[in-house]
Amino acid sequence: MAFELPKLDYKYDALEPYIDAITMEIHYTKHHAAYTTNLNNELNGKTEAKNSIEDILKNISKYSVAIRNNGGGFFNHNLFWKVMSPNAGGLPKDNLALAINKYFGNFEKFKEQFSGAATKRFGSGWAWLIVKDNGELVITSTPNQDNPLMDIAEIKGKPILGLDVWEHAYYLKYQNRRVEYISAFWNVINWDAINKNFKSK
Ligand code: MN3
Repeated sequence: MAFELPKLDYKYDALEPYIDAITMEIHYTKHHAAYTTNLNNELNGKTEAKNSIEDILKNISKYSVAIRNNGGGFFNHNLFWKVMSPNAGGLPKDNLALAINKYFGNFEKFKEQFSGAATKRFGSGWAWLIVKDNGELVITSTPNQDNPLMDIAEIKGKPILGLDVWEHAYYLKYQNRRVEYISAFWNVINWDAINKNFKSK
């Protein structure tokens, strides 16, 4: 069974003006599609091809660099499209809201720390909100297409929110102004999806 590029839940222009339609289209149809195709090509004919993507990532040190990069790219973007929505807005709810207050003080402090991690990631990579095995919420960041599920990650946990800070995610609209892109992202975060990710942990 090959991995499939998941359908987008919204149109390319649905996140305007925060994320422009051309960036969305290229990001999804070129970048994400390429990670998916390359992952399938790398796994083709191997027994590991039947493993789940989570299982592959959790044992990524046993795989090739190409599977690490493309498997990460496949998983990370699957999550990224889901944590954004044109009907975004609102705030974390219920247990997630309580956990954010517990581990970060309040929502504003959480927002500041997450934005800081995204801003400071040197070069290409991601910022994450993860749930560690002990239930702790942590903000972290990984280079390239790595993620906190990977056994090689410095800080491990289940990602429930991810922000892509590769230049391909913002350069057409924001050029070098990554901070503006990060600030715009807060307008399209789909907290319902993140509440759900947190509950299913
Ligand atoms: Mn990307």
